[in-house]
Amino acid sequence: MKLYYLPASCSLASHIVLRELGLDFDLERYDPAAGTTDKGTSYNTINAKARVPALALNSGDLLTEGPAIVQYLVATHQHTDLSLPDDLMARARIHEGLSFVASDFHKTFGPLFTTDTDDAAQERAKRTIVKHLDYLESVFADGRDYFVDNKLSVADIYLFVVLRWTDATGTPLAGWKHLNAFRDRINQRPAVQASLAAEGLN
Ligand SMILES: N[C@@H](CCC(=O)N[C@@H](CS)C(=O)NCC(=O)O)C(=O)O
Repeated sequence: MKLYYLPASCSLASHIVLRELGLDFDLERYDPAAGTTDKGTSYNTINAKARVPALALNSGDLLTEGPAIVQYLVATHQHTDLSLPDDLMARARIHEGLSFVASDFHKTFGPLFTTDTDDAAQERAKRTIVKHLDYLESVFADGRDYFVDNKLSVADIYLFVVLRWTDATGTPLAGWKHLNAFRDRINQRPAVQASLAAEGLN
C-alpha cells in the first residue's frame, strides 16, 4: 500500500490509522505548488482530484476521501483499538462524527490556509471555528475521553488532526480545556508520535 500525503494536512489521519493498525505501507509526498510527488510523478495522473489523502491499495485500486480511507482500513482490519463495532447504530455514530469533522469542521479552516482570502472572510471563518469548538467542547463536557460514544474511533483521529490546526490559525485551544486535554491524550499514542515524526512534525 502507498499513502499520498501532505505533511500536517488531513492525510495525517489516514497515516495515523495505517500505523495504529500496524500495516505495511509506503509514503509519497505531494507538493501542490509543483503538482508532483516527491518522486517527480505528476499527481494528477495518480489522483485526478489533486487532493490528499489517496491510498493506493495492493489490489491496484486507488481510494480517495479521508473518511472513506479510514473506514475502509478499520473495516478490513478488526483486531485493534480502532475496531468497528458490530452494532449498526454505533457504526452510524462513527460515520456521523467523521462527517461532522469532514464537512463542517475541516472545511471551515480553508480560508485561513490561503493568502488570497480577505480579512472579512478570515474573521468569518474564525467565528465559525469558534462555534464548532464550543460545540465540541460541550460534547466532551460529560467527562468522556473520546468523541463518539466515549470509545476510541477513527473519528477521534480525524478530529485530532483538525484540532492541531487551531494553533496556526489564530484560535488556540487553550480556551477549550476538554478539547485541549483530548488533543494531548491522542497526541500521546505511539502511532501518532510515529506519524508526526515521519512527516517531520515533532
Ligand atoms: N474531500 C477530501 C478533502 C481533502 C483535502 O481537503 N485535502 C487537502 C489537504 S487537507 C489537499 O489536498 N490540499 C492540497 C491542495 O489543495 O492543493 C477528503 O476528505 O479527503
